[in-house]
Amino acid sequence: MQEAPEIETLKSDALARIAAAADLAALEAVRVDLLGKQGTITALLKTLGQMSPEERLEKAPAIQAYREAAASALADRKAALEAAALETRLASEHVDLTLPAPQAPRGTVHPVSQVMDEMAEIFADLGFSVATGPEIEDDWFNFTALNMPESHPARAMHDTFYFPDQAPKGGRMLLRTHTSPVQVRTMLADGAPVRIIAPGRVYRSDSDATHTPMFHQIEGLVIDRDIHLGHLKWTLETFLKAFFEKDDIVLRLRPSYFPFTEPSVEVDVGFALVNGKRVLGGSGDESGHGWMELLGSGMVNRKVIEMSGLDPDECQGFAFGVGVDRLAMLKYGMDDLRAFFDGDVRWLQHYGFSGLDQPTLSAGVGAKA
Ligand code: 2NL
Repeated sequence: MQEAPEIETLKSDALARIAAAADLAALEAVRVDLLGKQGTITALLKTLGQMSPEERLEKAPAIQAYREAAASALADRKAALEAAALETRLASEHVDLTLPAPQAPRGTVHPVSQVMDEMAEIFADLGFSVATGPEIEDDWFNFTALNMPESHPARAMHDTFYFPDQAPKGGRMLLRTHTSPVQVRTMLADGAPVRIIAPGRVYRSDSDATHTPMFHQIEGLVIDRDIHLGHLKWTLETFLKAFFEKDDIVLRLRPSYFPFTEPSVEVDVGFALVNGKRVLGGSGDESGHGWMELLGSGMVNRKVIEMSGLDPDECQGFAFGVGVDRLAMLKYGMDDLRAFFDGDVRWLQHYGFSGLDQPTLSAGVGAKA
């Protein structure tokens, strides 16, 4: 019974030390001192094991009470110190919600996709819809329906990628060499009138600085009762002015030959040499100017209209084809076509477009992020 007052003293000392701990580190030191492996309370508890049952019954309650008081004082003090630390942080730190968020890494829209989107927008304003079709075609849709006879040089193995297997209806399967088969399919499926553009990948066995075996093309087709060359010229002029965002785009129509059009017309656009660079605009006939061949076109050959299931005495129309990759290079100033398909992220970051841009005239065609 004489040890109880001694424990009371130990207890009030311990509680005073706990109350005096100024921060969490000091409090932890006190806890280790009292309740750690070598702690004084731990040592006291161990003495209980050496006592006789009678003595233990007498002394245990005071020692246990001491341990519990210390443990609960430690927990209270810890909570108080943590709350105080939080208060201090809240008072000194704040979140500025007006700061811009850090830029998340974001991919870019490839210039080819951008140009296709821009063209789809411009032609949509002219009443054209977008038609798509298979990249693996049979030679009837790719060649025969387009009035390209068996002897046509484009059919040769060294120009066209053929598959080893036969087409279901006979003939041969191939990678389409132009998107014209999409237009034939549209005429067969929907009949006249037709007002479509057909964008997509096309393939030719060709590879050098200015040719890749896969490239992109957009063809356009208008079929109705009285469509004539004037509609073709106006449509292409209106498109090119919108696409290059320039009013002084001058077209020169030159007679040409394609098996699928009659007459066929090559379309040149005037350019000026500015610091040795070609800049579209103005007549190519002025001094220091020139003409650049930009697209091929013509009035759809009546044989093609016939093979597409329409009556060439009832309807006629125009068609054109243009290389998307070259248009992109002209508009956005890349000089190496091969870089288009290397997938170099640095090139894409430099020449690519924000996916959030609207490729419309009102949002500014080609506006960079
Ligand atoms: C070029 C020439 C052209 C067409 C494509 C076409 C499609 C049908 C019927 C008639 Cl379904 N023609 N397409 C017509 C003329 C030229 O492309 O140099 N492209 C890069």
